[in-house]
Amino acid sequence: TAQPAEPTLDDLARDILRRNDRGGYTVPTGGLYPFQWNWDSAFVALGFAEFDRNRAWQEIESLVSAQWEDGMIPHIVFHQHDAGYFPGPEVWNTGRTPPTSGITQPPVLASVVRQLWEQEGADPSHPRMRALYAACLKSHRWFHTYRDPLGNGLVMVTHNWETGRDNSSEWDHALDRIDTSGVGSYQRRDTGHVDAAMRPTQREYDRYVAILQFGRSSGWDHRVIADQGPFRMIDVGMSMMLLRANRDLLALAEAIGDEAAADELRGRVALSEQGMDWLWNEEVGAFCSRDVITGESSGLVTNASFLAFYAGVGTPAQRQRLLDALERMGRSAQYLLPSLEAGSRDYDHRRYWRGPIWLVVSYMVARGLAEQGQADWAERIRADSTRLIIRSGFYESFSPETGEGSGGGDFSWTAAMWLAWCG
Ligand code: 2M8
Repeated sequence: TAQPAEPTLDDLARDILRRNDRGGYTVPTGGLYPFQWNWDSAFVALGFAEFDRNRAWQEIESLVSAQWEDGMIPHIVFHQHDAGYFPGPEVWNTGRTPPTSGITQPPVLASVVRQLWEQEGADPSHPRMRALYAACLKSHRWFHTYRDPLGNGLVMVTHNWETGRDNSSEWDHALDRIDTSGVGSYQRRDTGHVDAAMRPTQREYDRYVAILQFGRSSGWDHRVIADQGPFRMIDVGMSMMLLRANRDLLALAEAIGDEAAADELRGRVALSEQGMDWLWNEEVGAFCSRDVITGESSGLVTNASFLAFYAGVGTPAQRQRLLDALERMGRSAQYLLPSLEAGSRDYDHRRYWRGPIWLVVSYMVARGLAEQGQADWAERIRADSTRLIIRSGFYESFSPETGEGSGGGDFSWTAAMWLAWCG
């Protein structure tokens, strides 16, 4: 008699998305992250798009339903109570229904909306695309109004959690200056779900909480936070992603025939293209994040540096230096693309955003490389990502040295990247 067929990795990936579905939105993973996260949902939509079109759109719509009146799309939406996460809604205390955090996350939604819409034939009258187009435009205007202090089209973050690369070494010096004397006691939950060696340190968490408390004490006034917040950095990752998202939103504006917005977006794209040079660090040969308060460049090569290809920026000489860095990383690591170059200060192949590989960033970088005539590098990153999942399963992140999984398991955006990209 025939044995039941072993589930394929495609089956397992779809199953993870279904099991992490809490009814119209998806949690990144059960336990560790029991709510809806902003950029996670965007990538998750690309995964659902491979087998359930309606559910793909719904993932983004449920996120956008929590958009603030000022245009900000929050980084977490607390749809249902769950005591297993810190900081929960009562700590953020933003006074919203449903409760949300008071900060944002990398703006990749417009890029995903464009992809979903093109997959369905790029009909300019597509109602779901049009509704999300309006929400994305409002969110991009929020970035322009509150997060462009230098007027050069780059993105300032006011909390390291906004970057999505929470404990990247890029933030260390800025975090060193944060006063934690008023933080008080609190109970972390993350280290109860996964090995503490894979998470930020306690010293770092105190700083994250202190920055949150500043925002809360301002009543989540985004003007006050932007002008006086204790943590203000231009994030290379978000700057690149917003530039790309503005290009994608422009394509939607043109299709719809929204001429005024199209003009506005063309202006933003041109501004950011020129502005990006402010992040170029000639000494290390990469685009790096920079502190708005001190002007200091992180001087670190991270996976976000390579989003220059995805954003379509960089002179031929700058791109060559980025490819040199990629070559170096490809030689020292078993798998691409590490979140921090090995040998950098506090590099740690297991600790979160200080070394491990994150497939969503790898995906954007590979996409950019392919578009910019670097098909071989794009393929190397894709093939390494495939190997990681085959070796270890659908982890939150992976060691670039051993390929072992780190952080949470059965992770939604990793499953989505398998379905939409590397599987
Ligand atoms: C991680 O961040 C959250 C805070 O937002 C946390 O550690 O509690 C990051 O990897 C972030 O990029 C991601 O969106 C989130 C959920 O997967 O987890």
